[in-house]
Amino acid sequence: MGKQSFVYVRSKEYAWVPAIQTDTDGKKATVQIPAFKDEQSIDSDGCRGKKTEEKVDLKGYVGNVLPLQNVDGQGMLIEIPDMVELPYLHEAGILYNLKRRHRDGKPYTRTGDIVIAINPFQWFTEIYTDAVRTRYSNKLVWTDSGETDPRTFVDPHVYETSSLCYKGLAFYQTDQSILVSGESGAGKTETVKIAMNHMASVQRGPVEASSNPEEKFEDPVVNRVLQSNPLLETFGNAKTTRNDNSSRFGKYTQLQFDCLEIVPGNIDRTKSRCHLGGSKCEAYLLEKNRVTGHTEPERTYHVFYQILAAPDDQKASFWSGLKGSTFDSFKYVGATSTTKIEKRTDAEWFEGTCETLSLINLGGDKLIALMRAITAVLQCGNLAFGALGGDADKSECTSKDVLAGLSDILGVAEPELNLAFTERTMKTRNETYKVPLNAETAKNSCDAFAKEVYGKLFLWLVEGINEATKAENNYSRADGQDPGEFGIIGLLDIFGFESFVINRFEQLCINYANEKLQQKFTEDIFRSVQLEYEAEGIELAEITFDDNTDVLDLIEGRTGLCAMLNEECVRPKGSDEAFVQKALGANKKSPCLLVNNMDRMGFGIHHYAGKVMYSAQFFVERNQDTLPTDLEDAMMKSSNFIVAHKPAPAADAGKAPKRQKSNIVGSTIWAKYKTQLASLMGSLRKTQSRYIRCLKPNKAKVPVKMEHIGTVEQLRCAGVVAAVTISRSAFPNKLPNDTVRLRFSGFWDKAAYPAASSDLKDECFAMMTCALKEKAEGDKVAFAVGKTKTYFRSGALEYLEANRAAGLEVHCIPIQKITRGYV
Ligand code: AD9
Ligand code: MG
Repeated sequence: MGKQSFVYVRSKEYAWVPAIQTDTDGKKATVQIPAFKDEQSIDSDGCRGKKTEEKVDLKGYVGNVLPLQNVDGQGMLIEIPDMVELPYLHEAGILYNLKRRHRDGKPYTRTGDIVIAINPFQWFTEIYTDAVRTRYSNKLVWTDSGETDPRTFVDPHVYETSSLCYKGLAFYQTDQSILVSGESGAGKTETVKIAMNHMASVQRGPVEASSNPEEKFEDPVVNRVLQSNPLLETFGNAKTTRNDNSSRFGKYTQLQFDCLEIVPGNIDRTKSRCHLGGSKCEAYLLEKNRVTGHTEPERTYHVFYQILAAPDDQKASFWSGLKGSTFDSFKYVGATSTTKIEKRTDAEWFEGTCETLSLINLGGDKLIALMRAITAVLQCGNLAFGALGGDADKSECTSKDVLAGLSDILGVAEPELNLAFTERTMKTRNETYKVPLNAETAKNSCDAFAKEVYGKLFLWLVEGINEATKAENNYSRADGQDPGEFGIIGLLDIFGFESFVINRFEQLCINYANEKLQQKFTEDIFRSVQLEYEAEGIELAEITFDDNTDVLDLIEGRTGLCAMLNEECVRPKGSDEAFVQKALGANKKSPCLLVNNMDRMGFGIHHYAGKVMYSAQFFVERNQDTLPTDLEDAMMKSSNFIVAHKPAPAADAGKAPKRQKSNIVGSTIWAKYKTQLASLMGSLRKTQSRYIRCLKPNKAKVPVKMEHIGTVEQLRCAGVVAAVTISRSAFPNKLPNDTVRLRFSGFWDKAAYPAASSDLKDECFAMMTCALKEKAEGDKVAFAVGKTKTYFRSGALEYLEANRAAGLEVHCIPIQKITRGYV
């Protein structure tokens, strides 16, 4: 009979389950697995109840059975706010700790510097009150905690991240950023808003909490900055199956602070303070396809429903043809069963939208132009095309009234519009000629036009918001002095890693961004481990981790997927299949490229978060951010200045592939996106980044419930498991020195291994030298004693625990209670 211990056992159904290991021969373990009613009951029951015995293949121990220490005396799982404190930090331990906290109404947990936010799908208003906001600012910003990590005084929260950012900027003059990630519906956008609201309030300085939880900001600049969020959501968010208010674009907002009379390191509240002076935002990859098509119960962008739900006379003031219209009047919109988004009707939202547009100087004529541009998009959806004079190769617009309406809205003559949709101008070196389009191609052309108009109005709106919010235009100091350069706190709300049954061009773009961010994340974690070891006075141990340079090379390298696709897009007969075959040929040596022998249009990438198979169908088409000159010309002729507006090019984005088709305007999506991402990464690298990883605990979007498999997958995609692996690669386990002395002094032969002094650190060193002498490999000892903690190499802590258990029978000591000073 071996020694009993609590373990987690891998489970197909539940990812991991707690169990009791009763025996092991090194290859297999005998485990007693309790019979769980369902997923929800597992953490409440712990290891109690009737058990079945199983033999489990250990596969090198870490494979299927993981040590479980975070149980109390009754074998019940317990939770802790900072998972770095878990002696055994692994996927199963993280899962159960998060689950327990989620169930108890604690959505936030940290692992070191990363905050993990589980979407509670119910508002715990009591943790977002002004009193709580003030408590975090007072404790983390306006108090000097000396050597002590100030976070020990508060529970994990988004406010902790926002406070630390503010403090980093205000007192240490380092630009900051908060990188929020997670899958759709995980809570990224809400998290960013919570952080933004908090940072806008920290600037008040140390204050008494007001009793009003719904605090309104008096400062007009702050108001505009905060109000720009719902406005962007109106135009860039839509209801999807995964989220009623899903952001269909990525967003990087830079809050600009005027840092007054900063005295670095000096927490003089009257002097060192930063004032929010404004903000600038950049948008990435708006999902334009949603403009022309969606399936119930999803919806197109909120603004379409809002404008159509407005009172008739208001609609008529935008364009007379809108009078009496409903959602059903327009094919791009159509009926919807959704009556409210976040408790407000579309009509109620629209009132707010118009008010905010006025607030940011986009009222009056600008508002009318914007609404007319939206109406033009709606009208495009109703245009129909048919064969021209019985010739199926030619077409004309058959819905004359709709065309007349579109012409009226855009200020472009009907015949000109008709020709722009039904013909294509071709240019060769010597001549220019027109090619007629059939009805189907003409309709596609019209859809492309609508998407482009929407894309333009969205960018125009972003530019408008920036003009109205950026500090350079709007902020002036009370003392009339020039604020100089503004300090930055950036907030990134970007689509998380995606892997579906069929993955397309959009998924590749999204996953590419995630690889870039993962690279930074890994570097940052690595640096934080280095800092921890330095602070503890431990020699830099061999920290190992897999970086994702290979994947990034495959995507953005000289002969990578991006380059191959761009090349295919400028070949006169470029095709999706040719792209795949060329990419496979050019990247044979890449360890991350997966070949799909069953499908010549398929290929796969081994991303940091797992393998994803892509279908290259429509890659060439979707990569072409190009509008035929005929449509572009029609837009430029429009009397609507938003439709005729040429957005400012992103820096370098004009670098189009060399052999550009002469009748195509603009460059590829990839080329622009790559430039945008490079610039984003450049900005982020100038900041100190902090991470919030949002997780969606269940697909049904209901409170309390946590699905294990989905959560574990998200932990992997969020890089949380990778972060833990890096931070624990040299020394997987650690315990505070006082705990080591308390728990393992029984193993210490003081006479044979005297301590150099009565100092706790020296005692721990002598104690561990004695206790772990058998685990040393040559000169390499199995532990390192730092100023406050002892670090254990792989297997060392298990060895100590096992020896202790042998003396103590089954160990049911509530270790967390000891480490956290409860006993
Ligand atoms: V998407 O990628 O844009 O589709 P997000 O941004 O990750 O997605 P979002 O912030 O929109 O998700 O949150 C989804 C929904 O979860 C919200 O509409 C809320 O109903 C809910 N949510 C999110 N965060 C919280 C929270 N802290 N407390 C309560 C929340 N509910
Ligand atoms: Mg969002």
